[in-house]
Amino acid sequence: KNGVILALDVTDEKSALTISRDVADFIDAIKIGYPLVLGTGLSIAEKLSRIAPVIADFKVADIPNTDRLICEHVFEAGCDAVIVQGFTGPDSLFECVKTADDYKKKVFVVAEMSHPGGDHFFTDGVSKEIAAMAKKSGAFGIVAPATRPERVKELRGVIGNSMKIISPGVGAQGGSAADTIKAGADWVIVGRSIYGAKNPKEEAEKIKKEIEKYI
Ligand code: BMP
Repeated sequence: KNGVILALDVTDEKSALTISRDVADFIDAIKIGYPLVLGTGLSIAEKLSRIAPVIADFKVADIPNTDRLICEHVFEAGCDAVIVQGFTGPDSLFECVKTADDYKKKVFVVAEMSHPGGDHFFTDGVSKEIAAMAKKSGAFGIVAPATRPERVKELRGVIGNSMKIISPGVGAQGGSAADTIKAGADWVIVGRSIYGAKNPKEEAEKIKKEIEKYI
C-alpha cells in the first residue's frame, strides 16, 4: 500500500493516461471526476482501470432512483468505487450502497469538504452525523478534509476502524500528507501537486515516502 490516491483532474485523454502510467508505482487508485469525464467521456474509466482501480468522484446527490441509475452507469463503465454525498439523506445513500453491493463495488460518502467554506454547512455535528449514517449504510468509507486533520481524527472516532477514510486537500490546498495520515486517514488524495508538477513521478514518490512510516 502506498497511501496515495491520484486526483486526475486533467481534461484530455492523452495527459490522463500518460500521467497515470508515470505515477502508477506510487499510487493505489485514480480518482476521476467531472473535469476529466466531461472532457473525454466516461470510456476513460475502463482505460484507466487497466492502470489502477478507479474511483468515480461524481458526488452523487439525488433521489434514490436517480442515484441508482448514476451508480449503475459508473460501475458498468469499470469504476471500482463511487463518491456520493450524504446530505441527501439515508434513503438516497442506502440505494447507492445497495447498487454498489449488487456490483461488488464500493461507496465513499463525503462527510466534510476540504475548502475554506467546507465547514460552513458541514459543521462539526453535521459531519459526524453524516459519518455515522455512512457507517450504518454499510458504505466502504468516508471523505474527510486533509486541511483539517483534527476533523479527520474526530470522524475516525465516529466510524471506528472498520471503515476507510480518504482525504483530499494535501498540497495545493495546504494540507500535509503526514499530518492527515497521522490523524487517521487511510489514503491522501492528491491532484495538482502531482499532475501539475514538472515531474509527477518524483512528486508522487515523495508523498509516498513522506507517509510510509505512518501507514
Ligand atoms: P487538489 O489536490 O488538486 O486540490 O485536488 C483535490 C481533489 O479532491 C479534487 O478532485 C477535488 O475536487 C477533490 N475534493 C476536494 O478537494 N475536497 C473535498 O472535500 C472533496 C473532494 O472530492
